[in-house]
Amino acid sequence: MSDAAVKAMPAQEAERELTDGFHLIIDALKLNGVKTIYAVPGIPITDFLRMSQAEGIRVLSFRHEQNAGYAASIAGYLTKAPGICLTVSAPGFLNGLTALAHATTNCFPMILISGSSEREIVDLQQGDYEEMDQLAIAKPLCKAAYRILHAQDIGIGIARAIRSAVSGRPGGVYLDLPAKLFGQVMDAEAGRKSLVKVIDAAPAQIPAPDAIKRALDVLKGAKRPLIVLGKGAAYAQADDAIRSFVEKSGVPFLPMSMAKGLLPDTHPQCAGAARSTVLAQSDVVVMIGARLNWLLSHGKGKTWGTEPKKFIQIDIEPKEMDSNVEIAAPVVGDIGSCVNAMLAAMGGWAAPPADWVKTVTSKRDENVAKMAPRLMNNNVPMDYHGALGVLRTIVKERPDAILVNEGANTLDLARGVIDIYKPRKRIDVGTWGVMGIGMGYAIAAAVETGKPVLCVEGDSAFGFSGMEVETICRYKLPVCVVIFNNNGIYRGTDVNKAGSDPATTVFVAGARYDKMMEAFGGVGINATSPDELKRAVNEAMDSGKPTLINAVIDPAAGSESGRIGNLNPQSALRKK
Ligand code: ADP
Ligand code: TZD
Ligand code: MG
Repeated sequence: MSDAAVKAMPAQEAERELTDGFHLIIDALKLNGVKTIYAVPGIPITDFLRMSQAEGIRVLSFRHEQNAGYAASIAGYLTKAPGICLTVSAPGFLNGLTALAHATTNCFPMILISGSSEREIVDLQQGDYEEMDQLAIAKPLCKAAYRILHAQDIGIGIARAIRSAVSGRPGGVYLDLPAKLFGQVMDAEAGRKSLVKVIDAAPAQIPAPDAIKRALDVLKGAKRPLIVLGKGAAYAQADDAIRSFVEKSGVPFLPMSMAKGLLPDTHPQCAGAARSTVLAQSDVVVMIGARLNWLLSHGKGKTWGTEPKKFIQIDIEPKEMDSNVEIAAPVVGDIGSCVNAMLAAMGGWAAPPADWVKTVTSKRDENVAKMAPRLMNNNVPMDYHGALGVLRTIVKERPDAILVNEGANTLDLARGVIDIYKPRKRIDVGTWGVMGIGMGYAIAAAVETGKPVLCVEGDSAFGFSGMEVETICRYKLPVCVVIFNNNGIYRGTDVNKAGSDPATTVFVAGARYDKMMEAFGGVGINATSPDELKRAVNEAMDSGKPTLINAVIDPAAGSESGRIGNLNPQSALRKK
């Protein structure tokens, strides 16, 4: 209703308490427990963000929507409630969309809310400000997509978005809010009644007793059993049940990257350092919240050895079963319910054959011992191992800190070297191996958990979200960014022999990323030796001050594509 229309109303009408789209959206979010919004302001959401802040929602205002989106996605992962990202129309929406697709791919609950232009103009393609049919574009990239056209539908629209994001297999949801909706006025009492509080947003999904029996029968018959824990298991927050199941079974476990710490990497049953051995030699594999995708070589081929395998898979998504190989015992349900049902049905349980356990532990101990001296080197320029050895100790001393990790060599080597001790303390590039999650993840991790954050970033990886160091400084977040600066992507030594342009994988040599942090009032340090690195990181973690450490790494130390060089096509015809 326009101001003129309100003025024209009879006195009694005009005195009625009114509300509008702005308030209803804020009220609906608050009613459903939303405490934080990750956003970039602009038309038509500038005022909405101001009002949200005034109404007690914390608004983290970013420099680029992709980073706000990644922040929302990992907030969803860390809290089991959908992370909320708010953007402007067309370009802002598209910037956020990468993160929405990422959330869906990684099974993180997130809602991307974007303002949009006038429907009538968009649908006739008459060239509105930031015109785009956002709903149609979002649909194939997320779990569900909705548009709210009327103020009285805000309550139900937001409820629908929340339930879609967190129930079943979690994922990304798009919510389209046309600019006109924000200003729509309605009776306040009717507005209040239209709001919906989502009851039991992610209901327990109890597995069938037959499925549990089948799974335990298969596991009982195993000679060389293995448990693989994935980030779905970490997400489920069924930490005690999972630990009890693993320990009661006595089966060696292999944590996927973000499942590290669900049980400590130093746990006697952890087979992390014997990965190749356990994948190749196991005969029965229990998958808990992990998919047999590229990260596990699709469950077949050389990685998995020549012995026949039987898979038991626990997952909330029935379609995941048999997606790559036959699943001998599918257990469909939420991980907490499934693992508890397994535990309850186990009865007295015989430990796995001692020779298998011994094979795994001796291989693991051998590999750990081989690595140890490399981690203690104090070489200058630093190599990855020297620098990571220092960070490994720092994380051991601070098991509550959250580790964010991206890059190629910086990722693959850090994953192997840095032990994690508690659940959900390692967050990284995830299913896509995407660069750019770094600063968004760091910001959300600090905001959602209140714990200190250590980001271990390749210099290339950092570049994708680096401008958000200003955001980190502005909100005074306890984030310490360590950049493994090897002057480029994979290595800083590539040469373009064909002309004067630099090779495509190298950056400005000797760049001082630490100066970026100083530009915004944070602490910047240039570290050239493991000792300097150690001092700087300890100081940052103690002070909680936004810090960026430029760790100078030997440009020749890395290898192309890190550990996944096998996926990198190379022309046999290329002139060397
Ligand atoms: P990783 O990359 O660590 O191997 P994935 O992302 O491939 O893990 O797999 C996570 C799996 O966990 C997905 O198949 C997803 O359906 C499942 N999942 C997520 N949350 C739950 C839950 N609460 N209960 C059961 N399964 C879940
Ligand atoms: N773009 C996006 C969004 N994701 C990607 N994964 C890539 C590009 C390709 N890519 C990788 O897979 S790793 C990487 C790129 C550009 C950067 C590796 O360099 P780095 O790490 O400096 O981050 P190292 O330590 O030098 O290997
Ligand atoms: Mg690099």
